[in-house]
Amino acid sequence: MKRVCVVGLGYIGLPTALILAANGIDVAGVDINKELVANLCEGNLAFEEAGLDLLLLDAMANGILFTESIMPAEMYIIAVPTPYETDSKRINPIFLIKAINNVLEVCPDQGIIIVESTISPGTIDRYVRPIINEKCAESGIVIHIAHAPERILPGRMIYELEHNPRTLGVDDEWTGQQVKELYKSFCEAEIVITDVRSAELIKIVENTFRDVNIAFANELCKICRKEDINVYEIIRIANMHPRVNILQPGPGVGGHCISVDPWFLVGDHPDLSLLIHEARNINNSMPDYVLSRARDIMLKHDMQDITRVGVYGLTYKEDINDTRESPTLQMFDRITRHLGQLPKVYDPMLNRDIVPGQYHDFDSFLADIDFIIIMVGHSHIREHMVKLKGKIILDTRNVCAMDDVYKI
Ligand code: SAJ
Repeated sequence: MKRVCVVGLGYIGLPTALILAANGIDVAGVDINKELVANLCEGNLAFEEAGLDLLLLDAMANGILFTESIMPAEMYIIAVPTPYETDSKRINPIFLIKAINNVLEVCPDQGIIIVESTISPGTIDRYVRPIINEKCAESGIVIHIAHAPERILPGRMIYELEHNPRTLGVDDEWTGQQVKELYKSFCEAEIVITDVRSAELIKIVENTFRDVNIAFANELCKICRKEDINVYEIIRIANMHPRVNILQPGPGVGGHCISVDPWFLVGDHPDLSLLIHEARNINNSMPDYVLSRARDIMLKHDMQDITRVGVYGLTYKEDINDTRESPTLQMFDRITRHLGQLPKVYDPMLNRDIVPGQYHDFDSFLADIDFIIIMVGHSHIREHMVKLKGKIILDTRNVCAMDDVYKI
C-alpha cells in the first residue's frame, strides 16, 4: 500500500491526514511541534472541530502514525503555514521552503509532493520548483509537483472534505491521476485537474471574491446607517433577484484565510488590485466602525463608564474556538491603545484567557454590565437571548430579534 506523509498537522493538515487514514490510506502525520505530536499519539486534539474526535479514533484504529520526522513515502502533502509580510503584503514562504527541503532528504524516485497550503500565485515556480529541480538534477531522480489547495470551512471541515469539489494543479496527466486517486479515497465530489499556476490563483480568487462581497455588504451597511434604512432588509430583498447574492455585513472579517489571501494579490500587483485593496480596507475598518457606533450609543444613554460595557464573542466567527485575526481582538487593540480602560468580555467557546479580565461565566458577565456588544453570533447567545432583557444591546451580527436593539 502507498504511504502518504502529511507535513504540518494544523487546521488543514490534521483533518486531511485523519480522513485519509480513516479511509484506509497508510498515513504518517508529521509535525515539528513535539508536544502536538505527543498529544496526538495519546489521542488528544489541539483544536475543536465537529466530528474530528471520532475521525481521530478511526484514523488511530487504522494505524495512523504521528511523528516528528519526515519519512520515505510515495506522496507528501504539505500543509504548513504561509503567512504574509505585513509591510510588503507578499507571501513569506519560509515554512514552505523548509518543509520541501526536509521532504527532499527522503523523497524517493517518482515521489509526488503536493502543496495544500494556500500560496500566492507563482509561489511554486518561484520557490518550490527550483529546489526540487536542483535535487533531481543532483541525484538523477524524478519528483513530481502538485498543488491541491484546501477549501474547507472551519466548523464544517469534515463534511466539506468529503463533499466539496477540489482543484488539482499538476504538470502532467500521470501525476494528476495519481493525486486524484488519493483524494478520491475520501472526496465524493468532482476533482478538477488544471495546471499548477491556475490552481494557485483559483484558491486566492475564491477567498478574494468573498472578501470583496463582504466589503460591499459592509459599505452598504454604512450607507444604510446614514440613510436610516435597514440594511438586512435591503440585502434580503435584493438577494431575491436570481442573479444577486450579497453576503452579510458584520464587525469585520477575521480568520486566517479571507482576511489574508487577498493581500497576496495586492502585494504582487499593487497597481492592478485597486478594488481588492479597497475591499480589505473597508473590512479592516469595521472594528473601528463598531467602536464609533458603541460610543454614539453610550452618549445617547448618557453612559460614561466603559467598564460597564460587555463584549460578547472573541472568536472570528460563530461556533468555533479560533481567534485568529478576530474583529473583537482588533477592536480591543484599538481600545487598549486609545482608552486604557477595557470593557468586560465573554466567549462561551473559550475556556482559556485571551484578554485581561475575561469572564468564563455568562451570568456573572451579564451581572457586571449595562451595555452588551454582540460581536459573534454563537448558538449560545441565540439560545440565551432572553437573559439580555433590560440591557442596552448593539447587535453586529443581526442575531437578536428583540425590540430596541441597535444594529451596526
Ligand atoms: N463574514 C462576514 N459576512 C459574511 C460571511 C462571513 O462578515 O456574510 C466574516 C465571518 O464572520 C468571518 C470572516 O468573514 O470573520 C470569514 O469567515 P468565513 O466563514 O467566510 O470563512 P473562513 O475564513 O472561515 O473560511 C474561508 C472559506 N472560503 C470561502 O468560503 C470562499 C473556506 O472555504 C476556505 O477553505 C477558507 O477560507 C480557507 O482556508 O481558505
